[in-house]
Amino acid sequence: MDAWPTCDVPQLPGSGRPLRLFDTAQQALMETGSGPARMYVCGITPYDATHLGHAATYLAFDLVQRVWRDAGRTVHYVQNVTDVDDPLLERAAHTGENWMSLAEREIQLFRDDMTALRVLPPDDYIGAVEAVPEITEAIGRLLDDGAAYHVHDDIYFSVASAPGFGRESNYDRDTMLRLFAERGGDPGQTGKKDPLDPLLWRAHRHGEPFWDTPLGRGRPGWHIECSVIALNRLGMGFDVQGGGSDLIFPHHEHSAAHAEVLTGQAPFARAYVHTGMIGLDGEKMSKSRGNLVLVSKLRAARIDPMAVRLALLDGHYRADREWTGGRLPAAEARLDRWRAAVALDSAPDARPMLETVRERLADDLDTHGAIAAVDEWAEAALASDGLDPEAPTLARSTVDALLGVAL
Ligand code: 5CA
Ligand code: ZN
Repeated sequence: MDAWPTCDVPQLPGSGRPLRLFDTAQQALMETGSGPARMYVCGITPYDATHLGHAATYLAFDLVQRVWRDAGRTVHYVQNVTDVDDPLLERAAHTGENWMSLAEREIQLFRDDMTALRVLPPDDYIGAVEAVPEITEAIGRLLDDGAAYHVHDDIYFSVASAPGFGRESNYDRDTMLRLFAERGGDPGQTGKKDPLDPLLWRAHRHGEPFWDTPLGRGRPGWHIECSVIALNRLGMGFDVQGGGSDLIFPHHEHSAAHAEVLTGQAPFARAYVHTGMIGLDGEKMSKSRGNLVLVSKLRAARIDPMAVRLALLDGHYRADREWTGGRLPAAEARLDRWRAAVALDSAPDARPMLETVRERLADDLDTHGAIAAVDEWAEAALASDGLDPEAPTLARSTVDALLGVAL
């Protein structure tokens, strides 16, 4: 399906640095390599509008792409849309809306939100629905290899067939069982070989959408969707598999296990990178809890999307953090200062600021440090008589290219 329009990324003088990111599997910071970069980030389940938690997650991976590009790397970025799954169907059934029109509307709203926030689009934006043929082909191979089995007409993946199972999350079995039950799994389902075995294919149930496929009538499970969409476009061993920390288990563990069994190779991704959860009133912001601050509502209230972007970037991507009422006014004030500084005819040399921003972002996306460097330059600019006529333009380009904030 179509993603959303891209925006220009100014070319900066010199070259950016290699990016280090925290890998969940190794529980350590690691270099993200060199040469052409490949990234898969899990997309939305389009049953409700984009909230600030989603936005924060996609902004983090937007910076990954920006830092890679600044270091001269080309980036192949793939994102999915879970446009058929239980939460979407449940919401549609609840409101009486057709599930496809609900998905279509929310996907369009997401595109508009991402565009407003200046998030660079993926090169491949793929819905589960359009990927059904490639998903069924992969499930067929897992069945042939004995890594998948039927429970009545449903098909499950056998975690016992995946030697690497558990290496992504590092969780113990009790934690896995708890999270599997909480996050869409069915540990209590009878007839499975292991309670942790995930659903690959759900046979048709009355009233549910289905596809006629070589596997029979039904629809795909969740983890195999991301596994196959990523594998068929990026291959094995791609640089970053991304998403929020709520995807560490079971989603990313199972996606990796599927791909590793399908190919006989490992790893699926070289780094599994996870963002912290944005909370409101002490709880994770989530569609199911309903405690949402929606990007589209802020846009409708004429809040500058660049202030929303800055407000979300002013915390570390891996930290769980609260959205509070004070964050937006602080970001708006900062934006005003930065805009006043880049509007000057001349200002102090901006090259040291560019290098600090590069250095801070390359260090596991220290956005707080990068923003502090711009603050320092802007304060000096507003306080001085100006020395360098090139500095305001370079500062503007730095903030645009690396932080994605248009001044
Ligand atoms: N479609 C699946 C992934 S394949 C899914 O998790 N969709 S989602 O709409 O529920 O979430 C989309 C992305 O936003 C995921 O990476 C998820 O981890 C992230 N996310 C959800 N809630 C929050 C939150 N409160 N804070 C930060 N990120 C969040
Ligand atoms: Zn996913």
